[in-house]
Amino acid sequence: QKSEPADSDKVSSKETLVVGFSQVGAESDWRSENTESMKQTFTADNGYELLFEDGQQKQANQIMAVRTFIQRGVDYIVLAPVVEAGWDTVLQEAKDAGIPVIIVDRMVDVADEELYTAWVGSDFQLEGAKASEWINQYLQAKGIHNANIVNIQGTIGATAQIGRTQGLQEACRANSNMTLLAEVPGDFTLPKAKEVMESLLKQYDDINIVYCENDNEAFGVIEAVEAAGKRVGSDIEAGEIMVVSFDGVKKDAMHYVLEDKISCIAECNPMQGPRVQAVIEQLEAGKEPPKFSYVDEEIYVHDETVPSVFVENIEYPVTVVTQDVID
Ligand code: GYE
Repeated sequence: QKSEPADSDKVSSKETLVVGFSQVGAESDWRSENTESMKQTFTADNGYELLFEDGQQKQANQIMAVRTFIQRGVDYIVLAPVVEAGWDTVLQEAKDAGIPVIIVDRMVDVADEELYTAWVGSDFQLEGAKASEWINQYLQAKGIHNANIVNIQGTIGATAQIGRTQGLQEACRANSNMTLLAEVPGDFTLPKAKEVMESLLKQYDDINIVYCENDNEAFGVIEAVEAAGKRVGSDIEAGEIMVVSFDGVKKDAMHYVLEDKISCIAECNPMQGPRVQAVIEQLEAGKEPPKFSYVDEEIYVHDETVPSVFVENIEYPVTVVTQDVID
């Protein structure tokens, strides 16, 4: 059942569609841009009413939000799940109520995939594989036979963490020049990553590379490294600590690449509003949208050492960050 249009002039003959969006939280710059993308897409002018709920990184809050949306009888539920596990019950409730659920960003791990209509997001394992293969090729090009790597992981159990961690683990198993010293959760936030990096620096005096599972963690790591009187940068042989990261959304992160404080960022595209809207439009037109849709993403680097990266025989070009790329 569709609700009445808020302003019949604006939405002409089309009825307003009510979309309930349960967002993870506001833990990162990527997340803020993602929220913005949804809010800019699901506007009254476009024929939508958006009910937005911030889960504050807690699954219990998100489950409550979905239940509220069901009670309100929204037309669509959009869920950006904080972690993969634990959604079967509430998604069954949505299905029983006849409300289509579109999953965005991270995935849900449910026994029955019919519990949601479609998923829209990024290939996180590919992102991890690209960043890790860039590291491998960089070390080879510089003739560095071993680099010690620490991984500051994202929220444990989130698809973005699982995929990016897996990408690095596989590369470290396959390449003898990459040694994984430690894996520690940094929750995708600056403060947590900073705290974690401070203790890693006390524990290990031979860290060469810090693999941060998002940009905000990289910001925290850079602060911790510099506060310890060390330098971040690509010149590992001169004792610099190389920072590698994911997202590339905030101008700050791209500036850090320009300045060689971050050496490589595997892009993660947060602009999912229009992609979710496309799914809804297909459903409204009685068509079946693809169950999974991925987006193409770039690799941003500081210098030209590695011209492109191969993952499973597919070549991915790298983009050297200049002021023009940032503008
Ligand atoms: O990389 C990070 C955010 O799930 C892709 O979550 C998302 C990740 C993103 O907190 O910055």
